[in-house]
Amino acid sequence: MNSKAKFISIEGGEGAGKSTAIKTIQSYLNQHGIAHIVTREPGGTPLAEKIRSLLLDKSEETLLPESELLLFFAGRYQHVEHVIKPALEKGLWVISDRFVAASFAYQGAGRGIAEDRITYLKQWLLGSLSPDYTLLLDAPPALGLDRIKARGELDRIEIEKIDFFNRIRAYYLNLAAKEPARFHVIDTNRSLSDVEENTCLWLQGICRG
Ligand code: Z5A
Repeated sequence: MNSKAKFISIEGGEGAGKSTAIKTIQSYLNQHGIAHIVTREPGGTPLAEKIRSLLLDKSEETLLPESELLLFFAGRYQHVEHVIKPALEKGLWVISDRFVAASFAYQGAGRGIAEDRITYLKQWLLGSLSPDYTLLLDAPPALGLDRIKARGELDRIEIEKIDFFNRIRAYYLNLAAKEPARFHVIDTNRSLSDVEENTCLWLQGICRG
């Protein structure tokens, strides 16, 4: 077993199955006695959870793309400094439901903010911190949106048009192809048990190092 604490992020579109995969990961890590925390973005600290509400709640005032990007990074910096780095320093694995790749996908590819501006914030605020592994859960956006519509009311970002989600999906898949050592892609347009099995096999590989 490779014992060094790992930082793992989970990415994907709406309803692609991130929360479902995180339950599988938690149960696998518990069964194998691997101490870990599960956290999320936007969110992860009390203040960052308040920023999450600002980001997801519908408001009468339009949230401009640049303000949106800065709010995501403000929450992320709180999250990194107060939660992620201390956990890794204690030797705990960190499983984060989304991390910085989401800003490149949603605010970059989705909203059209230039990539070098996001890269600047990333380098300034995160330095060399990057997930060791990223699980990308991939499903056609229409399928993912149907899944979450069945769950209840959509939030401020979920009500975007399908083209927005198609750009995000294409960005994630392209990034995964460019960084195959970090990314593992699972097609979640398959049965829950298939996705679960694939997730466990991927974790087994990481644990063996
Ligand atoms: N965002 C951003 O723009 N920029 C950033 O930097 C960051 C985030 C960090 C909040 O994220 C929003 O913030 C998000 C991106 C943006 N955009 N929106 N909208 P979030 O992660 O909290 O919300 P989400 O992406 O919308 O996650 P979600 O809706 O909770 O979906 P999920 O976790 O991927 O799916 P799930 O809950 O596991 O599954 C959804 C349903 O489908 C559920 O009933 C499952 O039982 C079902 N499901 C899952 N897998 C399957 C399979 N294989 N078969 C059948 N049914 C399934």
